[in-house]
Amino acid sequence: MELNLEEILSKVKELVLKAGEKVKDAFESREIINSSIEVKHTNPTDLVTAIDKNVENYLFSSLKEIYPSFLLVGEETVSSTESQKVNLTDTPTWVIDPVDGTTNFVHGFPFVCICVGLLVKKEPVLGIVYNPVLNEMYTAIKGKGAFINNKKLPLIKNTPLQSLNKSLFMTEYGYYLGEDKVNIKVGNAKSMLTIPAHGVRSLGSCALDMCQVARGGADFYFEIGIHTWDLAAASVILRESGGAIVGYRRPEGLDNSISIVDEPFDLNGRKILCIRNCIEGKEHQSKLLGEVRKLLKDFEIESD
Ligand code: LIP
Repeated sequence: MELNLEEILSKVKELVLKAGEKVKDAFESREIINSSIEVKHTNPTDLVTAIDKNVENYLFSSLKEIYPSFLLVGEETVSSTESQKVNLTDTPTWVIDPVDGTTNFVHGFPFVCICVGLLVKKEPVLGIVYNPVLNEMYTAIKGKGAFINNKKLPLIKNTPLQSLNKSLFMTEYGYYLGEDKVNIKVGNAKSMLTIPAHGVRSLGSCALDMCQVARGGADFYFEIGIHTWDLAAASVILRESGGAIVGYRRPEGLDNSISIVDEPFDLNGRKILCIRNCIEGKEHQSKLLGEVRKLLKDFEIESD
C-alpha cells in the first residue's frame, strides 16, 4: 500500500496542534495536573496524569477514524497491559507518546512534547514532535528532510564535529531503577565530563533531546531506559537532519564491512546513542560513535 505521507503529515499536524492546546492549557492552569498525578507500576518517580491519558485517547480515536486500518501503540495503553510489550508488525502503526517529559509537565518545566510517529514495516517513516509550551513543532518524512516550524534542520549548519573533548552531550537519568543503575547512568555522564567534554545537558525528554541533536545544537545524546514511544517520532527527525541513531553496543554477528552508522537499530531495545549531522561525513560519525561506545557502561534492561 503506497501511502501519501505528505497528506498524512498535513492531517496529523492538525490533530497534534489540537492536542497541544489541551497540554498547554493544563500546563498553565495546573489544577488538573495537581489533582491527577499518579505513579506507574508503583514507581514513585514514574508519573502519569489525566492529561497523558486524555491526549492519548484523543489521538487514538482521531487517528482510528481517519486511518482505520492502521494500528496504534501508545505509552499509556501499553503501560496498562499485563505484558507491557510493544509487538510491532509490518502493518502501518502509529507510535504515540502523549506527553513526553511528564515529570517536567508536572513540575511546570517547559520541556514537554507530544510525539506521533508512523512506522511502516517496522520502519519509522513520519514523525511529529510538538512542544506546545514553547511552540516548537518538529516534523519529518523519511527521505524528505526534517524541519522545525517549517525551517529545515539542522539549524546550526556546517559545523565540524572535531572530537569528543569539543562536544556537548545530552543524556537523561530516567525514573529510579535502583542505586546500581543510577550509578551507571551518572557514571556515564561523569565519563563524558572527565574527557573532558564541553558539557552534559538534560532536558527531561528523550524526544526533545533528540531534537536538539537534530537542530545541531547538541552533538550526542545517549540513554538507557527510554521506550519505543519516546523515540519513534524523533528518530525520523534526527535521521532526516543527517544525524545517526545506534544502540549502546554493536549488534552481534554483523558483517565487519557495515559502518556503525549503518547498523540496524532496535526501536524496542531501550538503549540509544545519537550523533548529529556533521560536515566530516558518515565515516567520521562512525568513528566518534565508536569512541563514545568505549566510554559507555551498559546494563541489562527488558526490551519493549
Ligand atoms: C521520559 C523520557 C526520558 C526519560 C524519562 C521518561 P515520559 O518519557 O522522555 O528520556 O529519562 O524517564 O521516560 O515518561 O515523560 O514520556
